[in-house]
Parts: sequence; structure tokens; C-alpha cells
Amino acid sequence: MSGILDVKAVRDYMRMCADGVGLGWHERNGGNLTYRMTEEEVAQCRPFFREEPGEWTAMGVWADNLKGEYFISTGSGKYLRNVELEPQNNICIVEINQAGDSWRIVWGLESGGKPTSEFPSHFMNHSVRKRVTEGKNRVIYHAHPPYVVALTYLLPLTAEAFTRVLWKSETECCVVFPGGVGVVPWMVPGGADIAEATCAEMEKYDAAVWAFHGLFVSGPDFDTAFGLMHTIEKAAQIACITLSANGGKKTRQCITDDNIRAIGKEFGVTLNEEILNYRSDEELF
Ligand code: 2HA
Ligand code: ZN
Repeated sequence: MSGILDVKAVRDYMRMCADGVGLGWHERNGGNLTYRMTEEEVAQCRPFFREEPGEWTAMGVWADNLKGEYFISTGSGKYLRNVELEPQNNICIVEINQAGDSWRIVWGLESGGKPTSEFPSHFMNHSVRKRVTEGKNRVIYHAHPPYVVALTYLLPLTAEAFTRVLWKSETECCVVFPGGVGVVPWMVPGGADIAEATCAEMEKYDAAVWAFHGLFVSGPDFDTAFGLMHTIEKAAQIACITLSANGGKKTRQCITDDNIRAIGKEFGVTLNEEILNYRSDEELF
């Protein structure tokens, strides 16, 4: 092993940033990614940690189940498109203290900085997802995918309305997110309120739309989390194109509720029945 950039978790993290940039989801400093490392990954990275870690910084939030954890995080104000060029200046590894309320930088952000402005939000959501998935979820990813944002101007801002349109936009969507997608109304980014509102959605869903802003997803690994963001955005793209082409009218035909039930059965996934049984006269698909 020649350096920390050869550690698979760090490489995969950087690849995910580059993939999101490639798809146009990270204009300027938009979006952020955090990953809760395994013990083995921490051991692989430890030889490259700073001799003197940074100062402990209180987050203003607290999570019992994240005491002593290590996270890879994008830097606040940093551009995801620069991660590939200069990872050491744009991302960092932070350690959480034994009280579960502060972080300190142990690697990265060599030219200064701190973890993403959404770190308290990511942290609280890691806590929820770690609990509800019994430790499986490790990735929290926030991006600004344009078609998801566009749909937030058109659809009622509810999990039912969004999920049904997304499920009906592409056949295999209901297999990728059978539990549905939550929706958070417009809120000021980076604060405690949006963190709390997102956590409430993440109790039930592994994805939450942020109205007029973007999408927040979680997953057990980089591929799954990225795949979830990608699938939701692709579905939103199809929905937007279809609605535009059709002048906002009800479509001639669509994937029916019975079709979705049949897919769920064939693929062996448990669909969110509340969403499947939801009805509204406003539905266009
Ligand atoms: O990190 O996207 O929501 C920049 C953002 C905040
Ligand atoms: Zn954002």
C-alpha cells in the first residue's frame, strides 16, 4: 500500500464524487457526501493520519450510536469537482469523540477547512439510518439533481405523490425504492431544522427530496447509495419530459397499480402499501 488514496474506501468515495460531478449534480460547492468507515478501513487509513489531529469541534447535535466512529466527508465550501484533483485539500476523515457530540480532523483538508456545512445533518441522519438498518447503512449523499428539483415545482410535496410518479416513470423503480421516497418542504439549508425534518423522513425512507433544492439518500455502500440517487433522478427526468411533452395533461397510458404489484411480487420486494393504495384526482400518470 503506497498511500491513503490506495485504500479502497477512499478510492470508491472519490469515484462517487466524480460520478456525481459527471452527471451534473454538483455545480460549484453543491452537494456533499459522508461515509461511516468500517474498523478495517480505519485501520488501513490510520498510518496516514496526522501526527497531531485537529481540535475537537462541538456539533451542537449528539448521537449515542456514533460515538468513536470515523467518517470520510467532503469539506465545507469545497467543490466536488476538485476532489479527484486534490483529495487531500477537499475531503477529510473526522473522528467522533466518546461523547458523540464533537468531531476532529485526523486526515485531509490540508490547506484548512472543516467538514461539509451539512455535517450535523448528515451526522443525525447517519444515526437514524444506522439504527433503523441495524448498522447496515454507511453512506449519506446529498446532490442537486435537476429533474428531481424541477418536479418539486409540479407535484404535491408529499411522499405519496412523489413516489407514485417516480414508480410509474420507469418499470424497475419500485424494485429500487420499494419503501418510497420522503419529501421535506422548502427549508433553510445547513441548519438544525432541515436536519430534524430529514431525520423524520429517514426513519421510514432511504431517500428524501428537499423541495426546490435537491435529494438526500442513504445506503449500505457507495454503489447502492449512488444507484438510488441515479435511479430517482432518471425517473424524475422521464416524468418531467413526459409532462412537458404532454402539456401537463393526464397521460394516455401508464404503469398501473396492478403492474407495480406484479413487479413487486416477481422481484420479491415489499412495496409500501400506503403509497400503493393512495389515490388522488390530481394524478397525471
Ligand atoms: O454543500 O449543497 O445543501 C452545499 C450544499 C448544501
Ligand atoms: Zn444542497
